[in-house]
Amino acid sequence: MSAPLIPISGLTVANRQKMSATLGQAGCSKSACGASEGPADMDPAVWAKVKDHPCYSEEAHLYFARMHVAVAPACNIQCHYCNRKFDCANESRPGVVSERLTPEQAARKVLAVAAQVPQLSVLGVAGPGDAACDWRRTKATFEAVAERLPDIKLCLSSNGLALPDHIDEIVAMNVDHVTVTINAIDPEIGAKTIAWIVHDRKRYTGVEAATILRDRQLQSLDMLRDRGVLVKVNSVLIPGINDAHLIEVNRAVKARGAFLHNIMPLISDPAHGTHFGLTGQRGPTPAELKQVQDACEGGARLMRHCRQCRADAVGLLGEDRGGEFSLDRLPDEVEDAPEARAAYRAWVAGERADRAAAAERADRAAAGVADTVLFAVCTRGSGRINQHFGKATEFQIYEADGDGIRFVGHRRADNYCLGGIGDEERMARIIQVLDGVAYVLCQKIGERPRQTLAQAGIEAIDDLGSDYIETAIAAVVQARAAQTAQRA
Ligand code: CLF
Ligand code: SF4
Repeated sequence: MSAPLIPISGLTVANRQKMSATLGQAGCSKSACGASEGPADMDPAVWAKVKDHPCYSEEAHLYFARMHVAVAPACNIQCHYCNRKFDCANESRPGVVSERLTPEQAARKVLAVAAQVPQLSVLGVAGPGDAACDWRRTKATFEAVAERLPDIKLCLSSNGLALPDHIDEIVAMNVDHVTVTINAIDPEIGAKTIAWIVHDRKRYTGVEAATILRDRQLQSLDMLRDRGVLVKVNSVLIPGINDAHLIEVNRAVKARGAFLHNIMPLISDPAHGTHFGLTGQRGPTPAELKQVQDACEGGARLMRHCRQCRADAVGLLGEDRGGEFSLDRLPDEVEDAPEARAAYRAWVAGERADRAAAAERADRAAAGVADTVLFAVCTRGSGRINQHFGKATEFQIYEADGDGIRFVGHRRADNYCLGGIGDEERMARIIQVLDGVAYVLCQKIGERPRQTLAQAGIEAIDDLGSDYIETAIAAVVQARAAQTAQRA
């Protein structure tokens, strides 16, 4: 529901900026003193595994990039939301056919990206089919990359059916992040999400297929947990089929030691030619997704920053630099640049401590907020407001209330500005996407889009420079509180 908007433009810009400057000052806090590099509630060994992984740590996604190589085209099940002409929808967005690579081509591509993108920290195999079903190719790719780039973490995603057969090799290769997609614990519900599976060379359908799949998925969780591999569970939220059931899934995977639960919206479009697309099954609205995620709070730790990236995605989550590294653009010989990655990681270590301290101060500053306020932030990463409104293709959504300031997701829309000219059709879509948002924080915005947003009850703020996001939000909520007090 939309928070009541109290326009703060009446409050002087200087006042807001002064609050922001005060909140941004360095001071002694737990993080700034170096007492805690990671979350206080996390085992240091676990934090060491997740701190540079953009999917396993929400904070790391501000700084680190992943890349996928599309080496695994085969799959052993048929999900109702998948068309094999496109990427695996369990871990990626259907839409464009990936460039299929051999393990050798994939290794050359990873080397080229690592040499040019110092943010790269993870290589994932997430399709376009199933990484464990097409295990020979996944394994050959990992082996080739591990030998040449030992500082890059290896990660894979699977529907879980073939996973138990490869756990020992996964552990031997130091793959310490595995995703298993589990859409249902109850086979009656699971049967509504798949057409068939092939297991031990036999084809199964219906509840029998869903039972075998569920049992193998849970077995995978147990085996991976027992061997110290961090497991993320993905679930596709399908309204009317598993929305009410996902709380049960969340509790069940927590009980089996899953590190993270990623509830993703079904992407369904007749143009994709999937069973769900053709039968009119809709995906959830952002509000429905958030409602299910909120209902799962208190169970397995939730991932809310997934971008449902493609099986050949390259870059920070939310950006896709895959086109820069297509096969025809790869050099024959690649010179690695490990120093650039090491220097970048050293910079991040300093930056994240500073940001954590600022976020802590911002949380304290927001402690008195009475209502819940939603913010949409334009950012290119690093946890700062550093993007023009017209260039944003996604908005990071933050929530501020008496419990503090937190990231709650992202919303996508085509960017407003095309070659220096605003597109009003796109603006109308942006307004829809920002439903419930009270403030847009950006580096710069033109007068016309600012007014259009204001007419929709959204205030655009572009005078907080390239502040840390939490610092800027705290300044706004403080200004709101001050204004309310003045009026009282
Ligand atoms: Fe890739 Fe997945 Fe590994 Fe990340 S993605 S295999 S865990 S490196 Fe990440 Fe992309 Fe979401 Fe996947 S944002 S779709 S959760
Ligand atoms: Fe498609 Fe992935 Fe499901 Fe296989 S596991 S059918 S590739 S969505």
